[in-house]
Amino acid sequence: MKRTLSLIATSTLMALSFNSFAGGTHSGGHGHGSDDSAIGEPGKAAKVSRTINVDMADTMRFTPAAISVKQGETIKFVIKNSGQVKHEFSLGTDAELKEHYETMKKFPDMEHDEPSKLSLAPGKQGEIIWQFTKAGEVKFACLYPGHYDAGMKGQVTVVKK
Ligand SMILES: [Cu+2]
Repeated sequence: MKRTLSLIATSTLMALSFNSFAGGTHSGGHGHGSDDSAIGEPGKAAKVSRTINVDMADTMRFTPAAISVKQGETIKFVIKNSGQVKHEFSLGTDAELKEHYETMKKFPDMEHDEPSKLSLAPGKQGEIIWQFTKAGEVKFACLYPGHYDAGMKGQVTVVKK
């Protein structure tokens, strides 16, 4: 009995600390359906509050690799591949990116048709408009085989409003 109680106490503590860490992402009065993505949602061009230029290079690095935004902000990422090989900018959670990376190892030439992802041939430039609706961390990575492992990743810190 004592053991059961302490287990309950532990899980309660974990739940509490998770909530404070998550910074209120579960509060807010949003209805069902707005919870389908942990990383935010495709943004509208009319709502862009800031443009951030991101460079992708054959050194397997994004510049910048650490970006800070405010919760609710819509960012236009202008992404440039300044390398000699294809690179991509994919927004996601760690779990999503890892899963996608495994898929791309099997199908390296797969094309993306998702608003959170952009593949660019050498020398090309493109845009992603994204609204960061939830506080926390959103990761981004290049998921071409070998690139992610080589450290081609970064993160957007979404600061609670
Ligand atoms: Cu890459």
